[in-house]
Amino acid sequence: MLSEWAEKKFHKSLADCSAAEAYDAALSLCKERAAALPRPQGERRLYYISAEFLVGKLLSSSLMNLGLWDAVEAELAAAGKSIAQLEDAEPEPSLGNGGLGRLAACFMDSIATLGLPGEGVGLCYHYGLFRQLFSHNCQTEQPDGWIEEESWLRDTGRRYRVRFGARQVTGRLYEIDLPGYGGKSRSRLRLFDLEGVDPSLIRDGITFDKTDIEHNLTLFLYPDDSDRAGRLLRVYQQYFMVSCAAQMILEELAQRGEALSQLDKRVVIQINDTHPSMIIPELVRLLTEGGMPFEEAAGVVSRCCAYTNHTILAEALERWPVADLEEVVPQLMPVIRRLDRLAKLRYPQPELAIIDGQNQVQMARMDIHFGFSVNGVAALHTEILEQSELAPFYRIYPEKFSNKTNGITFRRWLLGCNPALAGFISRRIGEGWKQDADALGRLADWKEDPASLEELLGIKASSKRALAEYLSQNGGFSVDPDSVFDIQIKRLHEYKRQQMNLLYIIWKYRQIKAGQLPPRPITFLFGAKAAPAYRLAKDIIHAILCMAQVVAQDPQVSRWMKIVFVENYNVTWAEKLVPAADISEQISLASKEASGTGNMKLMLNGALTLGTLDGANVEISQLVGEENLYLFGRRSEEVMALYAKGAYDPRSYYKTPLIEPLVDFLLAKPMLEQGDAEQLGRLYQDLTHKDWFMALLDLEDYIRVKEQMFADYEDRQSWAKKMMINIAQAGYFSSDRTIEEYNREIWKL
Ligand code: 26Q
Repeated sequence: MLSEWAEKKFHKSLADCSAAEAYDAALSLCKERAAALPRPQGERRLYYISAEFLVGKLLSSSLMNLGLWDAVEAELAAAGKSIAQLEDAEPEPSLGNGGLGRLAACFMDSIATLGLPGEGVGLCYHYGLFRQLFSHNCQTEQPDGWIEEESWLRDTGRRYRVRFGARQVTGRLYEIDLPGYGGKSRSRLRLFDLEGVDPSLIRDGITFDKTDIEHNLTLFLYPDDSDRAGRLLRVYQQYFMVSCAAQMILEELAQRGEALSQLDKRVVIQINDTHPSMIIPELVRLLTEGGMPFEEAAGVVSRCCAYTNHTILAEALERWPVADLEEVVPQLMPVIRRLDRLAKLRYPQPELAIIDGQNQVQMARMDIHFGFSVNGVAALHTEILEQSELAPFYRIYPEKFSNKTNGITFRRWLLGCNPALAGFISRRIGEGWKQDADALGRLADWKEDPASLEELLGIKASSKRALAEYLSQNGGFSVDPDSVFDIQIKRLHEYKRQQMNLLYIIWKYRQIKAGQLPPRPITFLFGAKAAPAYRLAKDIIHAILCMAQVVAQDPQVSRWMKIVFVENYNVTWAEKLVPAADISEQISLASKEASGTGNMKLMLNGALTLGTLDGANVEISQLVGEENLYLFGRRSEEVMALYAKGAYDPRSYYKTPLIEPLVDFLLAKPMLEQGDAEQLGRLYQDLTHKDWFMALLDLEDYIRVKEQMFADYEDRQSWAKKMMINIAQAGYFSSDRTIEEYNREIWKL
């Protein structure tokens, strides 16, 4: 199979091909096989529109889903090669920031596997999220290209014209076929690229001319929006995406021989957070251009658009100044004004207005008024939306609201990244779990079986050795595979509280200096990127990197602990780290993490959760029982009450014998010898005077529970039993379950 492609493309045998050439051959094979699969048809077609699809590398998952894995592995072995070598040659498309983008990718795998008539629609960024480099203990950013001569993209040749006032650009449609597991049908990612996009605009790092939209629109994912040019570019990008999408959707409706008035019967559009929300006024505009009266157009569009909310952080709720939209998309503003008037006629309360008192367009409000469905992404998150953040909307439209707890694809996050654990499971309960995740529950029958528990511990130990080996080859870290692997991997954000983890590490360091040794060495692993303009997030990275050196250079302490901050954390890294985790850090300030999905991946791979009752941790806790995870910290009600009263004062926590020396350590001599006084000082000032996400509030409890965890770890049998229960209960978090709920209750495809 592969050999034929090698001959055809490179005129040599597979054995004579380089890893890059063999990868190229495998890419061609997968593309050909996937394109031949049928696409599911149905009455109604789903367009899942999202500014991000964080798909990760596609070779392994394609081979797995197409059922080609074993054959290709054998063919490669005969040629003295391995799939792993080919995978190393594959660039990762980083077309997303984090959770929201990765969720969209998991959803695509489930849609394809379940055979639903649905596709993803987004942008073809040439450089996705930046590549992170560390230099002098600081994050720097570089472009991260992924499109090579031969890539997963297929050019459809279809083009769409997009107008920005007097300017006009052309979008070109590319597609990536995504085979479903079992190889019976496929879905597609449909990505729009700007014709004439010009990488030579990129200067130093990831800076480029933000105003040259005719050449820059699809260069980068979300450029830095700390200045106005960056913010405007974001609007240009969003409109480019939705205008291409709306035209494509109407074109395909016409191809099916349907009238515009049938749009709501034939199409459902899932809007992934507010980044694609302009599709609502854009569709209304196009329908009225096609002759439909305005109110009828608004009605048709409302019945086909559904909105997912992923955050309650005020700073992440998109609002665009009317003046910005007027400048970028003048043809859309009259439509938005009319929608605003329609909404105000029915609901005059100011807190429901699309155009608010500051003359800003509130994108989420437009989605709720002119969409038929609003969903949150975990039970607690949806409850907070209904009861506080969006309460005025829940009162007028209770029927539109629902919860759809997130999920992950077990094909990538168990079968793909942890084949040994997958085999262990299949030997006990059969292979059915790969497509029916509930079947995992039967694994609980082995939770008291000593041989099974022993084997499970053995699998974890070998995953840790594999990670240790990978870390030594990628970053030159030397880690002890017998130490406890404590892992926090997620975007760097104050509310996720990596700084609280750091304060624990400082506490542990001081304990060890004082002769209080842990039962065994601990390895603290971090992976996180900070938004390029997010100063405090970068300061936290700096402080953790400095602390890593302080520990490494202290012979007394370094025997007992080690800090590893992996550079350029991405999906590929996650696939290496997740199988090896003992402890899963899910320590966000309660009420702030909408769901989390890393928590699900780590649980599925047998890590025990150390977490607050936030996001999907609440559901994890209910499923496994409080004795099988480690909870700490204030509950969401208490936190929300503190915010409401403005009652949190970090100084009252700082000025305690436990905490003061930990925070002060940030500015102590060993730290200043490694790092920069200004950055460390900023973090110190923030923690002692602001601490908006209340790291000091939960620190004492965090230390207490984490200590308990390290003590419990030593009872290996009972720890293994908890692992087994976590794996068995993870079935609920399959994205197949999530997608079935979306389909049953929202899409009705
Ligand atoms: C908004 C305005 C201006 C610039 C950027 C943005 C922006 C960009 C990306 C706002 C939000 C995002 C991404 C959000 C995100 O990833 N949210 C996560 O979604 C996951 C899937 O639902 C949840 O599990 C996480 O809890 C949530 O944080």
